[in-house]
Formats: sequence, C-alpha cells, structure tokens
Amino acid sequence: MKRLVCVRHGESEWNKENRFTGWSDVDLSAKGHEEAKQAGRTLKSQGYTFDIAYTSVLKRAIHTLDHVLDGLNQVYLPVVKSWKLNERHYGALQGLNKADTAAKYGEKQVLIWRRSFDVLPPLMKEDDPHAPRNEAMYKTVPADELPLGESLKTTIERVVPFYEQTIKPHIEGGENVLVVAHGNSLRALLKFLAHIDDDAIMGVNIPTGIPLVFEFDDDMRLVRYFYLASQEELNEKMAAVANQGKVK
Ligand code: DG2
Repeated sequence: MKRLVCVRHGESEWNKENRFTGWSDVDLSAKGHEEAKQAGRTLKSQGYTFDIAYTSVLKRAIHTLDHVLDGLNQVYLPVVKSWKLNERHYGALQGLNKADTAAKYGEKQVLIWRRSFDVLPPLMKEDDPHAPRNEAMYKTVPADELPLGESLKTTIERVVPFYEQTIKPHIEGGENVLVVAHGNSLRALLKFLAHIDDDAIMGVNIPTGIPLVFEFDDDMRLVRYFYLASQEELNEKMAAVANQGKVK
C-alpha cells in the first residue's frame, strides 16, 4: 500500500481575524502553533514516519511543517518548498474580513468567491506592491506565471502538475510523503485524487491541523482517504471553516 499524508497548516493570525489570506504571508496564531504540534503528536502516536516533505513558500505552512517534523523527531527530513503549493491567490479580496465582505456583498456572493469552481475573485492590480510579481520572494519566477487572483480551477492547474511531476514519483517509489499546505491548495489536490465533481467540491472544507491520509494501491489508484480525528472534532472544525463566510 502506498501513502500520502496532507496537513492544512494550523490556524493563522488572519484565520483568527477571519480575513481572506491567500498569498499574504501571515504567521500562525498561538492556537495554530498548538494545532501543528498536535498534528505531529497524532502522527507520531499512530506510527507514521516520512521520507520527504513538501510545503508552500508561506510561513504558516512552513512553521506547521517544522512543528510536525519536530513532533515526529524527523527534523532531518528533506523538505521541498514550492509556490505551486501556495494557497489559492485571493486577488483584491486579500486582507478583507470575510464576515464584513458578506455584509457588504451578500453571503451568496462570498460563497461564490470562496467555493465556486471557476469564478475568479476580483483581481489584484499589476502594480500593487503585494502582487507576487513585485515581491522579492518570487523574483526567480517569471512574472507571467504569477497570479493576480485564482479560482479553484486555476489553482488546480498549478497544484496538480506539481503533484504529478514532483510528488507522485516519490509515492510510486514507495516513499512516505508528507505535504503541508493550505485550505484551497489541498482542496485542489483532494478534488483531483478523489475525483470529486465541480458541484460537490463546493461543500468541502478542510480543517486546520488535522492529518488527511490518502492510501493507494500499487497502481496508484486511490483506495481510501480519511482524517486522523474523531467525526465530532471534524464536524466542528469543518463547520467553523464554512461559517467564516457568514455575516456575524
Ligand atoms: C484561507 C482559506 O487560506 O480561506 O486564504 O483565507 O488555508 O491558507 O488559511 P489558508 C484564506 P477560505 O477559502 O476557506 O475562505
């Protein structure tokens, strides 16, 4: 049996403040650090070990991975960081409070922006200092590859090729792979791996800090996937994510 384990980073400062985050490079909240440490303890207690880890270039994911590897006593592991695993770019919505945005534009519009398959958010301006093309951390990436806003569809278009070309060969080769990423970059991967259709993916919310395990047969067909948490905890954490787009 071949295996991939994914973890969404722990709660970030902007998750806590209920702000659209996307590629804004905010750190974990105190609760997020604890969630990340707990993810490491859960994996350790259930006997998981890894051969290689992948994460985004955003610090909330990197710091989560650090805690998880520490908990596993596997800080020595090779780690690959790629912008291809970054959160979906939330365009001009980045920084706005989700509940305030729902009060202004309506919960239905916010749900479309957050969860529709192919609707782009309002785009960031090219000369915005926070546009990835103007930020030092992306200076090695050609500007025309860097987004000003992404839908789930366009997020899939960069996450899935990265998975297929870079991550999957390691799983096929029998290595245990860990990916620490984001709510929507992981929804992109989950949609692809589990063949979730464009409508059903709208109802999928990924909780922070809970390991999500994918098991494949020898031909890399998905056999099953499951979270390492009780149904009660999952329901509570998934509902909390879903409710972030409601008027408070
Ligand atoms: C959240 C996800 O990303 O937001 O960008 O605001 O996983 O990096 O915290 P993450 C953001 P929603 O799509 O759930 O609103």
